[in-house]
Amino acid sequence: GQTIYLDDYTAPGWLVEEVHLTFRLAPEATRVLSKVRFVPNPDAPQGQFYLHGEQLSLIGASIDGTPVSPEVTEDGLTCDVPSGAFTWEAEVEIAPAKNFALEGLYMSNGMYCTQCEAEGFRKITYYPDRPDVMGVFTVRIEGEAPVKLSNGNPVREGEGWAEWHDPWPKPAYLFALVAGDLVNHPDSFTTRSGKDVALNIWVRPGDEGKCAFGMEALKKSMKWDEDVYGREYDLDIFNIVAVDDFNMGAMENKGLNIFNSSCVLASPETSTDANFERIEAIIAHEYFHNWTGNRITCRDWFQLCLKEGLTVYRDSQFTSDMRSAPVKRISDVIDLRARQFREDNGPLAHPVRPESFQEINNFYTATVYEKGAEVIGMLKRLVGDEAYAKALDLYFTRHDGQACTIEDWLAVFEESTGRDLSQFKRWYSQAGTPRLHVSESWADGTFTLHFRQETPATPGQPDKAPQVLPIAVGLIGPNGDEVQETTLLEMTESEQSFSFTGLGARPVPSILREFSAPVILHRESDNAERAFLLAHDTDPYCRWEAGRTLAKQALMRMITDNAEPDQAYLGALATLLSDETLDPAFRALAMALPSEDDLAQTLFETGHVPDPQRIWEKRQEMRDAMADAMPDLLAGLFAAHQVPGTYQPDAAPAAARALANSALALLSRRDGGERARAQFAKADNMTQELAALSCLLSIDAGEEELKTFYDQWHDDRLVMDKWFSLQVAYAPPAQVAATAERLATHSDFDMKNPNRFRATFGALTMTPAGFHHASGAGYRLLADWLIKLDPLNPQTTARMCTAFQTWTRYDADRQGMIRAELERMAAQPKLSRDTSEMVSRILA
Ligand code: BAL
Ligand code: ZN
Repeated sequence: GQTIYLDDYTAPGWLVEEVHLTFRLAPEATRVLSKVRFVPNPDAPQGQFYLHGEQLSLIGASIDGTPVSPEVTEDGLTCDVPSGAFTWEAEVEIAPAKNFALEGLYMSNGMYCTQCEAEGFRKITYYPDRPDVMGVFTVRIEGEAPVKLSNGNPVREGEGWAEWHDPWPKPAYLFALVAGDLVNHPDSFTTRSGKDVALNIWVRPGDEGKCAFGMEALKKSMKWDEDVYGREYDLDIFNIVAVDDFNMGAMENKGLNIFNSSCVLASPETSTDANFERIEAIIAHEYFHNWTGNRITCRDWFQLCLKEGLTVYRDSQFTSDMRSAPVKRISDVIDLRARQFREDNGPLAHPVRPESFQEINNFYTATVYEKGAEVIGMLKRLVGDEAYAKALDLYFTRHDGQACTIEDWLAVFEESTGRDLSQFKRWYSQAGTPRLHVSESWADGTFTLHFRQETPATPGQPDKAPQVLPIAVGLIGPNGDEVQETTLLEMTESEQSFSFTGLGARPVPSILREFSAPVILHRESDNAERAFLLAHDTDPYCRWEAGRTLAKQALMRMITDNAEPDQAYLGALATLLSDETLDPAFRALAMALPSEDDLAQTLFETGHVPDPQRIWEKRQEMRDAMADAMPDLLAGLFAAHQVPGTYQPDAAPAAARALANSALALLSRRDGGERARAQFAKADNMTQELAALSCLLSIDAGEEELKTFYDQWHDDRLVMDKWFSLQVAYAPPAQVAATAERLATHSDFDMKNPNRFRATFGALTMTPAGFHHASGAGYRLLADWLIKLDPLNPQTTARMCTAFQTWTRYDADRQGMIRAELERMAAQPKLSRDTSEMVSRILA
């Protein structure tokens, strides 16, 4: 494949003033007529006129009304054009019903919809499909579908047609069109300057009852962005559409957000507490893009983190404000370690701002999104809340309507704070997770922390320079009182020490409070000290981390030394779980053990070859020990956190359910599933129903309940996704691959639907003992299905290749089997650019 480099960026020779598009919709032969006003870019040489275009049949083209015959290739066209401004017109034909890649214009359940980010617009018509070319779009849609939507405001409509106009200039990747038999859940919002905005969530008939929660989330997001960032909405109407077949979670098209139905449809009967929270966050995320992404967009795709890191950061602030900030922070850390650290530790490691790619779709990653958000969190910590707000205001005023770079972003901080951010900028260019080693010394009332940072080599980056690390630290005295409240140390050197003076006794340090930098902290400590922090730390993240480290050390000793489950850990956990002053959601998080993947990586980094089966067994043994060590406490927690009355998805009842269900999972290991069976039978909401079913499946029971569940829900696609993934996830390791294979032959399996494919094979890859089973069946099955999916949907195929990214940590046999599967994939004659880039990077 051809590699594209950040350094090769050149400004566009031609800019777009206006675009008029007419769609004559037909499943197999849609005609797209375009009329584009091009003007020479006064700041760049014009060069050869070039328009992107893929999988289009060109019917005809003209310039200023005179027919022309452009030179057409597989990915675009060139044409001789006048030296001044001109009007380009073209007519192309496309086949949405045959578009299974779900990129460009495609059909889902008889409904037309689009996905253009990153480079899907070129599958709709010939156009300069790059984010730094922004135009004002007017769109006419012709077709039988009763509902026809596009960006901006509705202009006119008649029998069989509708017109939309978006006054805000935008890049093509924000274009959207939807047409189909849809019903809306309407509402409205009055902005703080008094403008009324019509709001709609559009769904297939039958799903009307699942829109209310998303609508509330939208209104909360609109209000929050006004209150916290001073950003108002800027059109008369805001539409959201739910689509069943969608590669991503959702898409922020201007005024017409398109959502994977799993990320917007919600009802107590069909959605879990986790689904509700995720839906609220994604609605907020897409809405927040209206300013961070749409009003200010990216100059080129290397700058993706400019809009994604910032928007993830904003949605995490929103969730912290709507729910529990500590619980959100701890959940984000768990997710960052599970996905981003994993990426940073393997062959796919790349900087937050990558410097080259073959297929940009492969860079919608945890590094760009979640590490990109962490970088913004660090920046805010370093400059302070007030300076952050000032810099953001400058960013919005200075760059409104522009396509920007990370340099633009950092410049507003440098100018508004007077800080030199040149070293901080390494967070954007240097891949890999820094390791932060800390040791301590104590003399004459002075306590000193000695830090050393190092970042391991990553592909293409053998040597790393020191990063700016904001390290939030507090000190706790021997009696458990805090003697130094949280203070921010700013580390810039490879090695650096910080002292605290005038102390009466040697304190215990609480380091990296709130997880103030995305690093791996190495500190020699003992169980007594961890138990002390677990009991006394005032910082919820550090407190949780102390417990997690205790659990991890205990599991590591069980795995490497055949140790018994650690009584000190079990005792400390029981104390914490009994503390009624602690948020039940926090206690539920504290009860969760480090994941199998986390343990595998830690074993690898400490010189062991991880055995996935043994990791699974030892985690099971620890869970049995937890159940045996505190049966009465667990039964008490389960009973005390039953939530009476009508289901509400809010944080408080969700927290109670989380704690009760964590207790239930342990209790079920010893009560034969009696409680879980009862809960399943009487559940009136999906959280309780699914938790009970999971408990049963995890103790090899629940056959009956699984059937009941199927009979109850077989007409609901989103619930059926849960039915598919649950069976794979809870199968005994030796049965995981066979279960996924069997489910793929089920009449409800549909490989063209990304949600269903991921429910089945994503569950396979996220069940390590099953996926990495010594037989190699997991590897073989995944490769078989990725080979089948690639010709249809390259984007989802490539994404799922990441299951193999940890392959070099395993033994020679497993490595040999994985290599063989990757090579088998690489040898497919027509492998997509997406998948071939992923496979070759993983093998490199
Ligand atoms: N821009 C792609 C989907 C999202 O991050 O919102
Ligand atoms: Zn986004």
